[in-house]
Amino acid sequence: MTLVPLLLVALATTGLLDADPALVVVLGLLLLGGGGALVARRARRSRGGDGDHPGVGDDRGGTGTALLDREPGTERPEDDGGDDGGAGTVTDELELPKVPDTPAELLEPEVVEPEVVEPEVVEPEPLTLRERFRQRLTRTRNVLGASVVELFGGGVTEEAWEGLEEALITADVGVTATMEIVEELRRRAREEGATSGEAVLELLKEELRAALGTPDRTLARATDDGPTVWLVTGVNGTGKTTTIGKLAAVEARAGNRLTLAAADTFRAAAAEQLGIWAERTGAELVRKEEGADPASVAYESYDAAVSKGSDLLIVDTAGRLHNKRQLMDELGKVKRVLEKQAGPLEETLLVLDATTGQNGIAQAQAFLEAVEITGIALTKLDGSSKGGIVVAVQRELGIPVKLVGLGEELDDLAPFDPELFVEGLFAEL
Ligand SMILES: Nc1nc2c(ncn2[C@@H]2O[C@H](COP(=O)(O)OP(=O)(O)OP(=O)(O)O)[C@@H](O)[C@H]2O)c(=O)[nH]1
Ligand SMILES: [Mg+2]
Repeated sequence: MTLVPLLLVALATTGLLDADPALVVVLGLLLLGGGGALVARRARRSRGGDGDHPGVGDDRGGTGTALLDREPGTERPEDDGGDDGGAGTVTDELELPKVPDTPAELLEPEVVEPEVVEPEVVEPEPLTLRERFRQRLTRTRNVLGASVVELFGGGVTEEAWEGLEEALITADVGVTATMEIVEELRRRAREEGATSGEAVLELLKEELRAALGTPDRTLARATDDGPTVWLVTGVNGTGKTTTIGKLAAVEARAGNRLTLAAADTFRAAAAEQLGIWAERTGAELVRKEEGADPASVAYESYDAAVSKGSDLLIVDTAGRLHNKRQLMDELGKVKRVLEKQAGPLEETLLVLDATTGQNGIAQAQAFLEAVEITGIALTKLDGSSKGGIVVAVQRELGIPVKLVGLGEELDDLAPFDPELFVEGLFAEL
């Protein structure tokens, strides 16, 4: 539109306006129309559109791409155009998916915590002693109990007797004891007319019970008011410390006050192990540094037991090989020191590992020579197929088996009961 007055001025200055006013008017109108068309074309070109729609590159900022991609006529109904900064652009944008604020939101799916249902804890009933013997003697029962039933299933034959001898020896009853037991069984079977497997089995149970004898198996206690002293010895790893822990649990439950002495100064860990049992059972613990003289620990522990008013002092010692002279002498010294203070000890227990079978007998002989042993604690009967060792120990050492270990837990120490033992060996579960 600005070109029209310029043209008119140009015409006037060139003298055309004076020549023919009508021509000037026609020219003026023509120029006016053409200029308008020219202006319109320029405007269209500069916007890149068709004149009716706004183009890309106006003041919309980052939404340009989305606008390029949109389908015609897909307006946003909620837009009122107020924020777009451009007339006629309100309905032009696509509805975009909502973009999360952080990448983490993108990556982490919503976690729905499953409802946790606590399982109901049903405390198992504690096993009776009878059940414990039955359950824990499985391995020996497998070689002994089961095979006897099988052997005599076809009658009382020579072959069956030989098989029985073999089974008893495999279960570590010991050769001498086995020969004696089988000989006596044969005689009785003949005299009493036992002709079935069941009858022979009953006789065998009787013979085993007889072989175990009826010695006093109770743990001795002080008759004066001084604390009872039990000294615990044995080869490495037989179960001394564990047996002391189990004993402490039984005694504490019975209401006795206890002191435990860590006279195993060979390793610091040994005193720590005993310390755990002391804590569990509420017992006092006496210990010294690693390498200290075991006899001095024993000495101090007796004093402590007296001053604390303990009913019972149990002394743990280091495992020692029975053929090491110096170590056996050391054990003798511990015992002498204690006896000087306390008089004869109520118990000196030898802990034997049932899984070592006949080797345990040789070990025991050496201990018997070094110190007087008053009772045997036979551990790990639960893990042994050589449970017959109980018979051998009893017969060959002449020392009562007073305690048996039937497992690693607190309640797995039992006073040895020949009735329950023999019943457990042949029980049908
Ligand atoms: N299955 C079973 N394991 C037992 C029993 N008694 C002890 N044990 C295990 O035998 C291992 C050795 O037991 P400890 O009590 O440390 O033996 P220790 O005679 O004190 O050993 P040292 O002090 O090293 O000579 C441990 O793993 C005990 O849990 C038992 O009656 N049955
Ligand atoms: Mg130990």
